[in-house]
Amino acid sequence: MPDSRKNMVIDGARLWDSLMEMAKIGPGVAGGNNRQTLTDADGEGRHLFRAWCDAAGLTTGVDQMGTMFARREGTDPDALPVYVGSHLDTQPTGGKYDGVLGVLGGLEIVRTLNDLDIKTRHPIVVTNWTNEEGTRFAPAMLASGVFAGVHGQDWAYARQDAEGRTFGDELARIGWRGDEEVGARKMHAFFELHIEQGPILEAEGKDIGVVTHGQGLWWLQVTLTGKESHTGSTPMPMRRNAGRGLAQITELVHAIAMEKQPSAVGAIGHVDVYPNSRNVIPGKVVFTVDFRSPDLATLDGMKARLEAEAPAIAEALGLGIEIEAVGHFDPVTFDKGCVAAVRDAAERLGYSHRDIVSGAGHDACWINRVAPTAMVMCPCVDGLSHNEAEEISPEWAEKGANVLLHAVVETAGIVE
Ligand code: HGY
Ligand code: MN
Ligand code: MN
Repeated sequence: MPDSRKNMVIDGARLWDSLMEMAKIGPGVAGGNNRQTLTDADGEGRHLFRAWCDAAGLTTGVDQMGTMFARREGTDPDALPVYVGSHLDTQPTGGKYDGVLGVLGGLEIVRTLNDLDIKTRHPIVVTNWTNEEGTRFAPAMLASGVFAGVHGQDWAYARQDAEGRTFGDELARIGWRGDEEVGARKMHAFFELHIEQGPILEAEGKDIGVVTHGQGLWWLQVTLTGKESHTGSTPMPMRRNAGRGLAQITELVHAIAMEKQPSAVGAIGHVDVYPNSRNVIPGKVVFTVDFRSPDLATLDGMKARLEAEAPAIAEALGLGIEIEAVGHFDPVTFDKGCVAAVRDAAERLGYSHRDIVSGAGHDACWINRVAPTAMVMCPCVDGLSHNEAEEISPEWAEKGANVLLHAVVETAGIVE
């Protein structure tokens, strides 16, 4: 990095304005966002992002999973681009920064390079991955998973939401099914800026998380089948209440994770009760177990224990049980060279930082399979995320984007 550029920084006010502008699209009911993937709100957010990329002189391509790639040319057209980005889709009760900071932080570094008239040898491509959240169409990180060769595109297109609509139909309906072959793009490196979504950085007063690893994940969808019957006239000994199975397996999931502290987590966040009527005993319950750990043996051990013990709970309650794995990735070790670029950037800028393991999954976890990859994290208030009250400070956003700027430019190579 030439001395003249060692102090270059982004325009923090412009980044914050862009975050607030994007937050107006798909508003939640409590100050956050509900911009779920492939909804009209997602489509509107994509159009805004595309307009900003056009204004920054970028050339935007879209692949067959709807992922958006906005390219800033480098001086060497044969050099593989440095990709930078995250996701614009949100949880149904999501925050304004989860994913969005990484996409608009990537756009901000391009805007800054334009302002400073800085050329890089490698092109830079700002990326918006489709369906990172996996809440409407499981699994999470769906488009980046197809890009990395983990999922087939036809399988991804067939994924259904709770109303039975398919990913492929919804992508076409909002008009964002591109023509690029998914995964055809080759990368020199990929960087993702993301809020921590946990309490560590704020608690330790650190500005930057240098992400060395990512937790692995299992999503196990469990279907319990009992018998719908009248809550008033059915004698207790005759009941086959699927809700009791949910209650006991919820406690089992908690116990399994608690036994593996501190490097394990487990919960059930999604539950569908049928027929979900006040005076009908639940005949069927469908729910998803979310297990995570940075240690592969611990992660797989938790899955194995649930698969061994949940059937016994079901049998004792007279319930049928099916368990289906609907999401999975092993723990991730990010590229040492890219991680060093992030750490060096934080050092150069004089920011407090610490190495950290990502508790959440990210598109970077899949892209790490096909390109050297690393992540930059900034704190979030009380570590809260996947909640409309998710909050960060403009200063945290600015410092995170500055580290992203330096790491990306160092990797893309400045051409004076
Ligand atoms: O589930 C996750 O970790 C991510 O937020 N989709
Ligand atoms: Mn995210
Ligand atoms: Mn998320």
